[in-house]
Amino acid sequence: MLERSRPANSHRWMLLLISTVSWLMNVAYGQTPPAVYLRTPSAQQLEWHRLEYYAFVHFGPNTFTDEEWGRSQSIPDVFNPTALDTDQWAKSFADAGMAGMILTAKHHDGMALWDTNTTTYKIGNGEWAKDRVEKGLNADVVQLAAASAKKCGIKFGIYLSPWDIHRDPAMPKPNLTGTLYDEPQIFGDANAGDYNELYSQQLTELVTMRLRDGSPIQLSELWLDGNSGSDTVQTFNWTGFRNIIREHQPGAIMWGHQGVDARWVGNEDGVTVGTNWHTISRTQDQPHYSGDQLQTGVRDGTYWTPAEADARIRDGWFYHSNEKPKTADALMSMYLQSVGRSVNLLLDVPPDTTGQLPKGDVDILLKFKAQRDAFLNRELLTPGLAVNASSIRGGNATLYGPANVLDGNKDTYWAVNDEEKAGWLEIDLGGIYAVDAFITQEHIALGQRIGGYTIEAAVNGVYETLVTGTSLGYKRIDRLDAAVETSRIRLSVTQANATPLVNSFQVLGTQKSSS
Ligand code: FUL
Repeated sequence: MLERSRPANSHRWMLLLISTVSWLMNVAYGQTPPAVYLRTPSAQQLEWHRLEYYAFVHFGPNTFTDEEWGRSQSIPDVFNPTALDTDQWAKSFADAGMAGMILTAKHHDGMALWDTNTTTYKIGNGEWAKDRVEKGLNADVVQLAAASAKKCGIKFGIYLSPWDIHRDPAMPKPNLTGTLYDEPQIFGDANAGDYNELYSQQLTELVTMRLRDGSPIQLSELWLDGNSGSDTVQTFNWTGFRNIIREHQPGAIMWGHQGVDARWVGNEDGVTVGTNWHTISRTQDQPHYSGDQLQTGVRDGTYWTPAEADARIRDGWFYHSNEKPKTADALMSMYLQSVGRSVNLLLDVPPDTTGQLPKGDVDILLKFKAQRDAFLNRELLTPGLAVNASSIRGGNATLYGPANVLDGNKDTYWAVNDEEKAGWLEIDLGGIYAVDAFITQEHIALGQRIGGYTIEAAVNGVYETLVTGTSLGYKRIDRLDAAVETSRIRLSVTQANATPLVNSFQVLGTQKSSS
């Protein structure tokens, strides 16, 4: 008897041991957050992701010469806005729900819009500016725009073109020969002089600029364009530029073709493809990725360098009287293919020769905002709604439960145990709804992990798959072609390279009946 009971006893002990260990692991999981996964966004990158949509402002000599790439042939007198009003820019952008604006302080032509000491080729030497100064008015357009942004509560950023036609000997400028603006042609590794030094000085002036009242200007982003239209080879000191930005504007994002803080999306249409990773594996000093590679990014890449989609409300970046703004529908479609695919949208809205945004363009921005709001403000999920999940990390529903996806808190998330790479959560809507879109956010503060997800709706008691996605990231907006009537929704993470973390989930639609 005794002999025979031994195996049973040891089996029982083994079971007890296993359940104790798994209980202890559960308790541990329930207390400790998941470890970070590979690369994570810096604090300023995380804040930048949350800006989502903001304006680009291309303004300068090209506005007045009806060009896109002026050849640096005009003297600063060309810059002559008849009714400059940077408050109108900032107020229009704020009204349109844009988080900020980025102004071309210097485009490829090299003419500076701020009162720089680095070149004579600046609007400050033109009649318009001299006249304003005589009247006691500010003629520094960068400073004026920064003040307006602050006044209207939006962010302010600067575009400073690395390629500088004004200093590039491959770009002849006969109109300027012998004038005050005939400056040393130092652009290019093979030419005398150090262009990186000049560019660094310009950058330093801009990142240390103050408003007229002496208060510092906080920059959200520095846009260091990667484009060049000449054969002159110039090796840029990207690390040096980054250090200048870090020292004086630690909260700013340095945008470049591939970094350091944000990358080009690979096209100028304001869109990206379905799969878009926030990471890549090259720096600015390495060979350029192709447009397609930039759209997708690199899964589990070496650097957190998320994409930003730059696009135009009109055909050109600068104002041209013969062009018209896009429709609100076109902007909505662009928005869903950029912000809706985890990529920030930088939409260019150029001032005209008066120095104001054309009324028609502002009207479109507002119409687009109304359309966006009408679409987004149909949230069906409210905090407190019951959410079931396949499992909860450590069984600790308070810290890691699925209800966290509804709490509106950007720091909380639903998590499962470390060894689980998939899972689902299910929500009973409490009535029949016509559902047509979903907004899902991964908790990227701890890294980008999810590579597959589905969204299903119960139709006549059976789940139908409505969305099959790949990379999730900061935010996904999945819009259906047609609404589906349902009372129950399931979000499943089907693939992840580390235990998945979902920060928020929302269903958009309209009520049909309550149960
Ligand atoms: C490009 C430039 O060449 C265009 O003129 C424009 O500024 C666009 C945003 O970037 O590289």
